[in-house]
Amino acid sequence: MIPFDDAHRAVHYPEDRRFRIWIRPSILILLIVLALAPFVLAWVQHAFFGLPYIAPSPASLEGAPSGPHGFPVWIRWSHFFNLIFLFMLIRSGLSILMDHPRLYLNDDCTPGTEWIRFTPLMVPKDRLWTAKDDARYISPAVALPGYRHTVGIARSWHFMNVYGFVLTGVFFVCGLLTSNQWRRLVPTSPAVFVEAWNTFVHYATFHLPPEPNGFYGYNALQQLAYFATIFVMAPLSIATGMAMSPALVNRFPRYAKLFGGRQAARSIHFLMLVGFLAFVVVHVALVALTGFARNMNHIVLGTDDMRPTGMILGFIGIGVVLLCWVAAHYISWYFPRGLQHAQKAITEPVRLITLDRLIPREHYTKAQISPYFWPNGKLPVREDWKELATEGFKSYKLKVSGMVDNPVELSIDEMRAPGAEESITMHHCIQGWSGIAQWRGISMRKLIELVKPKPYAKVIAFYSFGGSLYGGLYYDTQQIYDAMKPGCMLAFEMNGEPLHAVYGAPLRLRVENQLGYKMVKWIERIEFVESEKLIGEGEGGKNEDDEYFDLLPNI
Ligand SMILES: Nc1nc2c(c(=O)[nH]1)N[C@H]1C(S)=C(S)[C@@H](COP(=O)(O)O)O[C@H]1N2
Ligand SMILES: [Mo]
Repeated sequence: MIPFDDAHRAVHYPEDRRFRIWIRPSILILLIVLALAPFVLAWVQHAFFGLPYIAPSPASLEGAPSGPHGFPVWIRWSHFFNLIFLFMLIRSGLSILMDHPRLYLNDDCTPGTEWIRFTPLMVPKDRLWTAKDDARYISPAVALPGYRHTVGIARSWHFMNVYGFVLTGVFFVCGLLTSNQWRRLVPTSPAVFVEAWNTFVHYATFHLPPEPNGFYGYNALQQLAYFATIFVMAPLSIATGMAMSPALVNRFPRYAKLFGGRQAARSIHFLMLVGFLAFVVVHVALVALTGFARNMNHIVLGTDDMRPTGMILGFIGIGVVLLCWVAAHYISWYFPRGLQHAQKAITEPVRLITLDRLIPREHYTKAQISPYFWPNGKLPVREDWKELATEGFKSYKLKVSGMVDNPVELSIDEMRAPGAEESITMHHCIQGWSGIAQWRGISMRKLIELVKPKPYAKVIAFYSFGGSLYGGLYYDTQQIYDAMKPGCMLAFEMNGEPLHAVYGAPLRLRVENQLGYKMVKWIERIEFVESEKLIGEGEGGKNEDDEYFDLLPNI
């Protein structure tokens, strides 16, 4: 169980739980204009030309010989499972969003450049304000698991449910294509756009258009809305979700550019969430307005009659969905470790053979270096680090020990000697922000070759001078084979200057195909061990132990 002691309360349930949405005025005006324009046009058309005529749809004439009849059992169950998975994704997505409650269209994430923020706070300029300080509270009634800075648990739910969502989607689309049900959803003539507009004019001016019986076919607007939700919004959500993977983006920077960059992809990912919610609201409202009992029988029972059974079973189904939400909260707070392990068992094998194979290639220029780089973590308060800092880390020696043939102690100058490496890369924090910086340091491959790990050493542990969120020193681990990959280095310079205290002086790790929390700052010593299970709580790092983060976060 997650202890709700003072330290956890202060993080998860802070005093300031205000919620504010601020949208950049130019974007807000644009959104309002885009949203209102069709309604204004519809009213104008209605005022001058009256309601447009809508021809009865031949496909929906009851008993029409062509076209799908009713909803087979596979549609009804995929509809239900989709409801479960979609809302788990939305609710956990909101928790993830609030961990960095700002959305940008640029990859630098400089405070003040966001187009929307879900926090009343401006980033203070006169003191250190980390990305973790910036995380906001969200009610557990709205989000999974809710509270503040619960991104590790939220990601577990998000990633497990995305498998369900995708499998349901694939199953559903296969069903569509192997039956005639696709005819309901896929527009086959451009006339559908005209007719969809005419239907919209009806709704927008508070008229119900002649409603075809949904058992046999949909009206044109309904068809377009369903088509867009299934064949545009869902794939775009998945594609933009993947564009937030450091492994993918640092290997194929062009992939993120397809969406306007990593942060634009994150913004689109959020807009899809809003789109799904808007769809659900309108969909449910129209199901209720256009013959609730009959519509419920269609999708729950697959019959076309007026009995109340579909409605009753439908409400039971919704009750099951709500129970799933409650159960997910219960699991989150009482069995977070089990949840973390379940997510690992389900998703890690796939990530090992896909994302983990991608070797980062630096692809950024000096001109792209971010003017601002969000800091994270707690500056060390240990006296030995402070003393080293006052003398500019001249007598600092990195201690490399453990299961190696050649343990060493290296000063920064000695690390520079065998030839430093340099790269300009994009940093991806688990919270959602990114930043581009130039790093210079010694490659881990060189260090590994120097110290000669014993054959049974498999893991490298990096210990920090700095503390962690809930107490204890920060540490993290890398598998040796991962640390041997290009792009893994111990950096002592950032953007052409010795590492600033805030960014991890004197030495920090860079692993370009993983998320930021793997990149230990203020490194004191390195140890080669047999397994990460022997250190700390055994999960592979302080965040993995205390905040249920992934051991191998390449997305
Ligand atoms: N010692 C230590 N290292 C740490 C952290 C920390 O809390 N303590 N935070 C990590 C996280 S979550 C991120 S995103 C990066 C942030 O690096 P930056 O401050 O250079 O942006 O450092 C990582 N290294
Ligand atoms: Mo992070």
